[in-house]
Amino acid sequence: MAEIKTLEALEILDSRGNPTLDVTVTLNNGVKATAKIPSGASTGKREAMELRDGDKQRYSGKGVLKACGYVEGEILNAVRGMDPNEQKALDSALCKLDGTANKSRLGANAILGVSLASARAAAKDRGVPLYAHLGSDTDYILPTPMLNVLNGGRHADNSVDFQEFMIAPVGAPSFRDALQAAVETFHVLKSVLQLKTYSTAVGDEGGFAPELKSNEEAIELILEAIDKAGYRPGEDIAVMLDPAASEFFEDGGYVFRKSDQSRKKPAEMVALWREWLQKYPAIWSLEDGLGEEDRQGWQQLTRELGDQIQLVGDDNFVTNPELFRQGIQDGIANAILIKLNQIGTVTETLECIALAQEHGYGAVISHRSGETDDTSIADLAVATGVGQIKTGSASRGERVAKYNRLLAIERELAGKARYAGAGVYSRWRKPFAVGKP
Ligand code: 2PG
Ligand code: MG
Repeated sequence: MAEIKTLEALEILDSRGNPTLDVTVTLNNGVKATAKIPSGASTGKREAMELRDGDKQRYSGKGVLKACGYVEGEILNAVRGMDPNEQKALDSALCKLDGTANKSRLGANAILGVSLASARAAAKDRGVPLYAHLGSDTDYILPTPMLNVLNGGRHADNSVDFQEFMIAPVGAPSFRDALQAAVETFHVLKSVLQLKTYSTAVGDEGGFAPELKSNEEAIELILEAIDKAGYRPGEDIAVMLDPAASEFFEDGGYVFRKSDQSRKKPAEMVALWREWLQKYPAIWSLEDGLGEEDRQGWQQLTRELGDQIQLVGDDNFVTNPELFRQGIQDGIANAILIKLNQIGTVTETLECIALAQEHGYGAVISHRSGETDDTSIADLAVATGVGQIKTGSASRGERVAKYNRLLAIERELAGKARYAGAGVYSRWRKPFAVGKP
């Protein structure tokens, strides 16, 4: 049996230049594997806590030396000798050792570092790729990528309130063709922006971040780019949104501070989304269309639009099985966003995905806005067969690393995997009833 022998933790940098953890597990047979931990900006209030040093003398308090110390000290003492193949037992030992509900004592960054590096070590020890270790070995599905080509909200310094405008090549026959279609559109979008003398500098997730006249202009520009690239909006390439509405939910209303300063009640926000869907049928998915605390708004949104479009819960579920279970009971959303570091262990992440599958919810595997070159989420998407991944645009190395990993997996699985494409969305893609109250 393989056993965990040592743990090493190194304070490295994420894609925003903030410290994060690089954790290496070494097994008694010499097998070594590393995981690097991402970090969000538009975080949900109930996410597991990432431990930061708070020492203002270093990295404005964002250092992670304490978390590194826990990995190499207390955590190593607790997990030394454990079998990395027993992920559940390992993760439950980590949670127990931490002792808090949100992993705030040892830090979700420290805990996930050990949990994920152990999964990688177990895969290596078995001599299989991570996707095969975490999943079954038949019927692999390569995910539809959602590329965030226009950035706003907390991810960019511009006048756009909504955080993410993504394109998803749903009509392609393979992952490779899908990526090509999306990337070609990304390049055309650049020239569309240049023609309008807009900036083509990119935001945190590699999408362009121009000063636009309105949130709606972002959609118009994307539709123009899809068309000019030679693809059909809503057939070859769909549009997916993550406005990250918790970020502009204030005192029970939605305030568009970055654009026109207008304020909307929850019901008016639902009406706005209905209007957008009617006007832009190419939109197939809406994540965090309302704020995490707006439970009633979410219920209304799900009731009214949940049979026509994918409604993804991110900030409200925070990849937490308990919160997700409650959300399902409350009739909130019809899909969940999956981020390993929101919950802090591989086991709980897999539990959320299983819950989604059991209840007919969609699941989207996701990066964070602060990333590293770790590509585990690409494997996670293939392992679980959820059929969707969002991991940024076609620029910035930490984003394309995941897409490149999927290209490699696709080649490796030649003939044994199919591309998810439009199929994932068929359960919600009823023709939109224009004019329905
Ligand atoms: C989101 C994520 C990733 P962040 O809101 O879905 O795109 O952003 O990592 O900043 O929470
Ligand atoms: Mg989100």
